[in-house]
Order: sequence, then structure tokens, then C-alpha cells
Amino acid sequence: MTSHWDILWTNVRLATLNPDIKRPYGAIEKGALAVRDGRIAWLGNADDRPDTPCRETRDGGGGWMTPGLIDCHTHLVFAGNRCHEFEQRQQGASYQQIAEQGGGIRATVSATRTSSEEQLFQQAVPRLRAYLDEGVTSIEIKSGYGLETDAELRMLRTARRLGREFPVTVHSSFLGAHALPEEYSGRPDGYIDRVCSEMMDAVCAEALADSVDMFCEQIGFSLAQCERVIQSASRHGLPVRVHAEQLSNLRASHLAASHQALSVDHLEHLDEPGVMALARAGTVATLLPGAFYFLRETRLPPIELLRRHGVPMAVASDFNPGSSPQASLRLSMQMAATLFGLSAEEVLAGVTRNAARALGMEKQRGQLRQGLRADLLLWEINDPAELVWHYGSNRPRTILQEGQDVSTR
Ligand code: DI6
Ligand code: FE
Repeated sequence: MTSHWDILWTNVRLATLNPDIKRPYGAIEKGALAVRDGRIAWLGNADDRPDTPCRETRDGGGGWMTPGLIDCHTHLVFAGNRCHEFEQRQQGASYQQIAEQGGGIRATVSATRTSSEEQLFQQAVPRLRAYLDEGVTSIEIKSGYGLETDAELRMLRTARRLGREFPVTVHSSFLGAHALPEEYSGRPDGYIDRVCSEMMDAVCAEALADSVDMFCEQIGFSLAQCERVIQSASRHGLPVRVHAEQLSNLRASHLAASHQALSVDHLEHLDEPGVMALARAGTVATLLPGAFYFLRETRLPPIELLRRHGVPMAVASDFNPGSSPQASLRLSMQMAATLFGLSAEEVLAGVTRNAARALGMEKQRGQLRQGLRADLLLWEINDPAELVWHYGSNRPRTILQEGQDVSTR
């Protein structure tokens, strides 16, 4: 069989994000990239290009090509809104106080439980479109506003449907252990029994989850309760991720690391022993500056320690109605630089290579590398740092999913 390429991109600068290429962004300035069967068949310096026959050649106009952006933490499917809580917070109430008074996550749970699958889908579509316009080609979407079997299933089916109907890869996470539903007040262990049996079984029977998430926090679930959720997930062969060390330090990162969690997320209260546990386990630290900003937190995640111990850092939007009501990974990227002090290169790695790893997709996505999926973005910029510096307007010129141009869909 003679080999051929489907599309060859010429006249492009490649920000490969491949750490083996020892230049900022793994850059190849005078690059070319070939796609075959939806994968990157070849990339490199244009002068070194092999003489392989090709069906179509496209001129990148000297723009920068990056991997598709990956948002590895969102709560994109939910019903209703929490605008009034925002106003309560403006008057001085704290996020925790609102939660303790039955608002917060529980308010969204009431709205979600009374919504049909179709209603959840229709509300999610414009939010997802906002991400697609920015160049997001893979996105994680959690359940966690149903907190009863049927409503959790409706959320997860909605996430799956979004992945079928739009040019995006959806990774869905079962977050049954997000908050204690009202009917289980005072009986958190009883609720966790339910999460680990009936709910987990139903989710797995329809193969609706790619991972299992939990909120380990004083207003969420204890370490022991989270450990039971992790054990149930492992029995079903599902990897885990944990909302950890957001509002206090319960040592959730230690627990997560000891079970080789894919990622731990938030981390404002993470300490050095926790950082070391993550480093040993290879667990990704996912930073969520949108929630830090919106809750007006003042304690920063320990970025310098994460760097020093070589923990891979991802950046995600955490889009949700309570603590991060913004459907924009680009804005989150800007915040990660401005609020958390990440370099532009760290931010870009955080929404490509490291975000892919946080979703267990690193062998398929997150870098420009031969054999990986051709989820690619072409930008009219002169420096990759512009993607972090300039937010709110500059969109990718071209968006490719598995090599196919989906820019106008
Ligand atoms: N931490 C968060 O930031 C979101 N969930 C979580 O466990 C907030 C969810 C909400 O307030 O609706
Ligand atoms: Fe979250």
C-alpha cells in the first residue's frame, strides 16, 4: 500500500507543547504538519518534509498552530441560575453560609431535578457553543446536581448527547458525592451508601461515566466517605478525580494520590506534604482561577511548590452557577496568569498537554505529535503568549477536529 496524506498544512508555526522539543512551547517556527485518517501523520521543519503524496495542501498564512484546547473541569450541565446568591454575597454572606442555609449547590439541585433531559440539553447548548468558539475541542462535564439516580443519569446522558451532536470530545464524570441532598440531612453515610451502590451501578450499566469525582470538604464529604466512593469506582474500573483542598485542608490530596487519581482540583489549601504526594503519584494539579476570583479568595494555591516538585499543572474553567459562572477557558487562562502567576507557557501546557493527562487522554490528545489526534487550532497571532495575554476576542482562525474543518459548525 502506498502511503499518502489527506491534508498537508504548510507555512505554519507549530506550538507543539511537546516537552521533548527543548524550546518555549516546543515550537517549530518554520513548520509543516500532515494529517491522515484524522491523526497527525507527520510534523516538523518544512525543509525536512518527506515527499509523500497528498490529496490537499493548505497554506496556514504564517499563523501559529496549537493543539485543540481542553477544559478538564466543568459543571456545564445544570438548570436554573444563582444570581440572587451572588447578590447575597455582595451583601456580605459567604459561599459556605449560603450552602449551610440550604442554598448553594442544593438550589441548583432543585432546579435540575425538575428539568427533563431535553431541557438540560437546551440549556447546555449555548454554554458549550461558547467553548467551541474559543477553540475547545475536548471538555470534561460533571454530573452532581441531581444527587438521585434518575436526575444524575439525565445529566450524564445530556453530557454524552452533547458529545454526539457537537464537534467536541466529552469526558463525563459522575459526581454523585457533590453535596448531601436534603432528604439525607444528618445521614451522609446513608447517602454515600446510595452513591456507591444503586447510583454507581446505574451509571455504569449505561456506561455514562469516564471517571468519578467527589467533593472532599467540610461542606462536602469526609475523607472516609470519599475513600468509599473511590473504592466503588475502582470496583467498576473507573479512574477518579477529587475536588480537594478548596476551602480547607482535609488531606484529600493524599487520599487521591494514594489511589492514583487522575487529578485533584482547586488546591488553594494544599500544603507541601500534599504536593509531594501528588508528585509521587503523578496526579495532575488542576487549578481553577475562576472560582478563586468569583469567591474572592485570598489564599493562592502553592504554585511555586507544585513547580519545584514537578507536579503537572492543568488550568480549567470550573464553569458552574455557584462559584465560577463563566463559560470561558480563555478567560480562565488569563486569570491563571494574572491571579496565580503562571507563565504563558505554563498556562498553554495547562489547557493542552496537562489537561489531556488530567482526563487520561494524553496518549491521544494535548500535543502536536505524530500519531495523536489531529485536533488542531490555527491562530492569527505572532506569539503563543498572545493567547494568554489577550482575552475576550481573538478566536482561532481555523478549528480542526480529527483533521476536519469544524470552524463554521
Ligand atoms: N466546588 C466548586 O467550586 C463547585 N463544586 C465544587 O465542589 C461549586 C458548585 C456550585 O456552587 O454549584
Ligand atoms: Fe468544580
